[in-house]
Amino acid sequence: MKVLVTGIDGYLGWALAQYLAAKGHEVGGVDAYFRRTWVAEMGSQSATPIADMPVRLRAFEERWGKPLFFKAGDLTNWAFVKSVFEEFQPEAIVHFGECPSAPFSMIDVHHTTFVQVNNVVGTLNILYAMRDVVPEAHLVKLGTMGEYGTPQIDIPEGFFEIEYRGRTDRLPFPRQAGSWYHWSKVHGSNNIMFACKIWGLRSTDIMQGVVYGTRIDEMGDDDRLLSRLDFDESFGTAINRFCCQAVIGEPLTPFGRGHQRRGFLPLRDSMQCLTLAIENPPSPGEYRVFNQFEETYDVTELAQKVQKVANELGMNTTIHHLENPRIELEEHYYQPDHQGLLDLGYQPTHDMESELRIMLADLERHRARIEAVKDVLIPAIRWDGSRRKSQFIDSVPQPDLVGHSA
Ligand code: NAD
Ligand code: USQ
Repeated sequence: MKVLVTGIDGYLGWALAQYLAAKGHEVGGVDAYFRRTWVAEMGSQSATPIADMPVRLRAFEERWGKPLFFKAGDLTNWAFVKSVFEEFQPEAIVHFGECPSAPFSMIDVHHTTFVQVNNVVGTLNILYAMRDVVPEAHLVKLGTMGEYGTPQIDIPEGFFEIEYRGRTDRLPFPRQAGSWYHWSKVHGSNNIMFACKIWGLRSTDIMQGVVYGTRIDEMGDDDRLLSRLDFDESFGTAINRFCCQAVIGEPLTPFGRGHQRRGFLPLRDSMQCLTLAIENPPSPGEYRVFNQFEETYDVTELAQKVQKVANELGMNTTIHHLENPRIELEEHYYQPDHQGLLDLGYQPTHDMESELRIMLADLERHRARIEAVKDVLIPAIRWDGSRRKSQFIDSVPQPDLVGHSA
C-alpha cells in the first residue's frame, strides 16, 4: 500500500517509515523539521544522535532497497499539501505532523496559538487534499488518550450510548482535555468526524497513550536509522525521561503526589497497532476511534519499575517527587476501554522490563549527551502561566492536601 507519513522526521514517524517498509509498503513522507527547532528552543537535544534527513534517506534506501519519497514543507501551507497528494497519490495517510507537547502549548499566548493553528490547520489541509485528490484514501490520525481527561466513569472508544429525558443516542464521549495541546487534538477529532460525515471520507482516529522506547527491531544496528529520544520538560515523556534520569544518576521525578494514571505502550506496540489500522481500513464515510495503549500505570509505579531495572543494571537510582507544574488530578479513577485493536489482532508485548533494559542500554551509550544539558530535566513551564523551576518535595503530600480539579 502507498502510505504517506506526515511528520516522518519525528519520534513515531521515523520508526513507522521503517516498520512499514519492512512489511513491503511503499512509504512517502513530509516534515518541516519543526521538532528539531522546538527541542533546541528548550535548550535540549535528542539523547540519541539524530542524522539529518539526507543522511536518513540514504540509510533508508541502503537498508530497504528502495528510496523514500520525501518532501520538506509545512502542512499549514495548502499549496504544499495539495501538491504532495497529487504527486504521491497515497492510499493511506498517517498524520503525525503536529506539535505533540502539552507543556510547550502552555508557555504563553504565542505558543498556545502556534500549537492550535499548526495542529488544526494542518489537519484541515489534509482533509481537503483527501477530498480533492484521493477521496478513497484512509486517514489514520493521531489523537491522544488525553482528549478524554480523567472522568469519574469508564472511557469508551470514542462513542457511548446515552439515555437523556427518555430518549437514547450514540454520541461522542465528552472530551475534557488537560492542556491547550490536548484541546488541539479534540478540535482535530471533531473536524475529522465532520469531514467523514459530509464528504464520505474514511478515518481511524487513534487515541494513543504515552509511548516509550528507543528503537524497534527493524532499525537494526545502523545508528543513522535510530529514533530520536527527548527528555526535556516539553518533549520528553514520562518513561523516556525516567530512563534518561537513571543513566546519569539523577532522581526519577513523579510530579506531585505521583498517582496520575495514564495508558502507556512501547514504540514497537505503537507501530504494530498503527499498521493494523492501516491494513484494515474502515468503510467510506466511517469515522472509527481506537484507544491505543497496552496497559495503564500510575507514574510512581513507573518510576519504581525503571528504578528496579536500572538498579539491576548497576545504576544507583533514587526517586524524588517534584512539585507538580501542571494543573491535573494527582490521584483519580481511570478505566479506558481498549478492545478495537485487540479485535484486529494486536498482540501486546506485556514486557515492560525487557523494553526498559533495551532503553537503558541504548541511553547508556549516549549518557554524555544527556549529561550535557541535564538542567532541562527540571520543569519550569507551569499551567498557571508562570515560569519557575519546580522544587523537590521532601514529604509527598497527603490526598486531602493536593489534587487540583482539572
Ligand atoms: P514528533 O514531534 O516527534 O513528530 C511530529 C513531527 O511532525 C515532527 O517531526 C515535526 O517536525 C512535524 N511537524 C509538526 N508540525 C508540522 C507541520 N505543520 N508541517 C510539517 N511537519 C510538521 O512527535 P511524536 O511523538 O512522533 O508524535 C507524533 C503524533 O502522535 C503527534 O500528533 C502526537 O500528538 C501524537 N501522539 C504522540 C504520543 C507520544 O507519546 N509520542 C502519544 C499520543 C499521541
Ligand atoms: N509526569 C511526571 N513526571 C515527569 C513527567 C511527567 O509525573 O517527569 C506526569 C505528568 O504530570 C502527567 C503524566 O506523567 O501526569 C504524563 O506526562 P507526559 O509528559 O509523559 O505525557 P503528556 O504530557 O500527557 O503527553 C504525552 C505526549 C503527547 C500525547 C500524550 C498521551 O507528549 O503527545 O498526546 O502523552 S496522553 O498522556 O495519553 O494524553
